[in-house]
Amino acid sequence: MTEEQLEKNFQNRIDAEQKIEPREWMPEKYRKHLIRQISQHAHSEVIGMQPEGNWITRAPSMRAKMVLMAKVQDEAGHGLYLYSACETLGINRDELVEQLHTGKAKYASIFNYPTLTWADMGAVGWLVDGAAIVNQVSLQRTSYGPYARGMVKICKEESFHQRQGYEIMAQMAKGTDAQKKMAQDALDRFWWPSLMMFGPHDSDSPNSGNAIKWKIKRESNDVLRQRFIDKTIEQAELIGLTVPDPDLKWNEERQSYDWGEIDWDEFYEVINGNGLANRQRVAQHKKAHDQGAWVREAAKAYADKQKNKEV
Ligand code: FAQ
Repeated sequence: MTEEQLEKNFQNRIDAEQKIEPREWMPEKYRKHLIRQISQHAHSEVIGMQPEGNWITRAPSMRAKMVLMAKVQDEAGHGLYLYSACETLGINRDELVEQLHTGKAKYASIFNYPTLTWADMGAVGWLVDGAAIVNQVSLQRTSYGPYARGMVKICKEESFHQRQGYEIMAQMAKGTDAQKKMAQDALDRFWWPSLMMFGPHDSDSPNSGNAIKWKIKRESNDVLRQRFIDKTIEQAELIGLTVPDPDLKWNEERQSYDWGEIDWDEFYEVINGNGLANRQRVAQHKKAHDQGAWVREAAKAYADKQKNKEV
């Protein structure tokens, strides 16, 4: 078959909702697109451990500490599933990590904001995991088999994470005046960066055209962002917190909220490496990676030894 026929067959399979599996033919651009998105998703999970890991030693109770530790550990697991899914596309983990360290690969902008108080653990779980789930539920139907299957398990865990965060916020919001103020302050700082997690508006999103055509993305950045806003406003009202957007208004006709505008200059500054914590996050990852070199060497030596035994 010619390249053209192969591409036509491929698109027919996508249109018929068939999953594409690792050893099957795919256009080179589809493979590269997936490596970019899945690896950035994996990096986000792993870098996302840092702002929360920051609070494990300072959690206000043993229960809160155990729950937070379990959550951070889950994020590591998500990173591992996603790196494995990405490796089925013919790239190895060392290259992926190298791309993170050199800045070639991005990770979610949200993790470049510092977590200043315990209420930020609530805001991260409630808003960041909340936004992640809205996006990831739709990715369960993505066209690449290993990515779609990984998402099913990840979504189950993320929904526990979202509740963990909302519980912290709800408790603080009904606590002392100081606690309520801390919860409101966390919402004020994390609201807009959470909306940025969905990426630029559809009209400014260079990757969306192919992503939608190939059913990698099942819904657009703006559609998912609006869904998140509509869900979350009611949750904020229920616990007596106020979303920091003076333009927020229920639109009867659209049955949805109208809202203000994101500061896109801030978004591009952050994704281009100039957010509050970008340098710190990548430096910390490099340090941990270097310190873990002996573990990787030992694991490889063991695997080589087992292989030799089999021969
Ligand atoms: N941050 O053309 P588009 C989590 C980049 S998981 C940084 O619209 P696309 C769990 C984008 O890469 C959170 N960069 O791009 C957790 C592209 O640059 P490139 C991660 C961003 O791919 C919770 C350029 O802008 N989730 O949080 C961002 O079609 C708590 C143009 O954008 C995923 O990765 C951003 N927010 O749409 C862990 C989900 N937005 O690559 C710990 C999978 C855009 O050309 C604690 N990914 N960019 O250099 C996706 O759904 C998509 O990749 C989007 C971006 C929606 C993120």
